Amino acid sequence: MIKDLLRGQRIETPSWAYGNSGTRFKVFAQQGVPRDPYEKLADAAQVHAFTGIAPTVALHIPWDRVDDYAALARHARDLGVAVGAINSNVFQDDDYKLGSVTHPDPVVRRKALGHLLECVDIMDATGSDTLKLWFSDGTNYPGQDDIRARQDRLAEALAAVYERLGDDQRFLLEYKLFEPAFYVTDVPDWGTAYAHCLKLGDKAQVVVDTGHHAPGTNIEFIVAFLLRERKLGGFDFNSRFYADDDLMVGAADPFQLFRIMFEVIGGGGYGPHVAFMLDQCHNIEPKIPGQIRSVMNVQEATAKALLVDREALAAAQRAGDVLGANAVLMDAYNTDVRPLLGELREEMGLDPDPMAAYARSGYFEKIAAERVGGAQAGWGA
Ligand code: RM4
Ligand code: MN
Repeated sequence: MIKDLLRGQRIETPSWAYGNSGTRFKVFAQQGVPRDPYEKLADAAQVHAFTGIAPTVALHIPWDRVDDYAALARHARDLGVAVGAINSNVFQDDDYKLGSVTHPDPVVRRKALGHLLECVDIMDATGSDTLKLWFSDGTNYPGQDDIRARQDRLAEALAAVYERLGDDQRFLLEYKLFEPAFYVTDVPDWGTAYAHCLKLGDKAQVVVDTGHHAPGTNIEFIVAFLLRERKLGGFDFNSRFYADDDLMVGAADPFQLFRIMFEVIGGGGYGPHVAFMLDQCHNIEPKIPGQIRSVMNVQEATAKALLVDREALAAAQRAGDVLGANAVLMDAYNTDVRPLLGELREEMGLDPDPMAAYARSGYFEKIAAERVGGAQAGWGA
């Protein structure tokens, strides 16, 4: 039963994880990095080949711009994967210095909206059903712009995108506490995202990026609340020590990841309607193994959360047995699920140890030898 649920899990990897990335101080180039979206998909297909549960790949536009999106989607299918969420990007153009959809100038707002609508066209062409919206919009100084007017402009743009969505399409609105704006961020928290989505309807939902909260925020509460309101559309998984670190999910705090998965399962969020996506960058570690490890980390946390004895937990809760209830959760968390997952992989025809199997496969040596010349993909390409 637990194995069946784990077999059906789907974790989406992001195209940008396969490209070069870094901090504002330095981007360290790696060997074998893809030069275009086709090569990014090939790398993502490796993650799926070794884990068996990463069959979709999120695209980021314009980083993954191609002439023929239908051809790109066919290429993905030929590799055994499919195009997942389309991520819009209205944060890397000089015009967006003072904002995109909330910019004081209507000409810039129209340009930003045009990009978002283009992303829906790309969804149509690739068969993607999810648009992810993250806005870097905000201000750096008190008085710089009118906070309420910016909310009005945001609402107007979101309504226009919502109108354009097809029946089987949705958008996920992402929030982030700060950065790059340092004074006001126009979508800083789940409440703001929720309020905008609530006004629009069922095709607008909130996405929780686990790195986008103030330290100490109880993310599992947010998850439980949004699920209860049917407004949790998915996750951008990553982990953080300080701010939006974009490190491998489960690396900094595997216990938090377990607690989140426990709420997802209990709240009825374990299924295709809540997307498990990774939003990470591998600045110093190799990228494909970084993604494989991350998928495995989510899978391990999920397995532990599925092991929770819900009946025993409910009984302890009814009895007011604080320590007993807590012990039920900790028993599950402290279980070593690696043997179970190894067995599951063997049943799925996979190697029980995806990291070792990938290392042995020779794929890295192959791409390092083949991908010579051309411009490596990275932020901005
Ligand atoms: C943002 C946000 C978005 C991601 C970009 C690269 O902080 O997390 O989801 O697309 O970074
Ligand atoms: Mn994100």
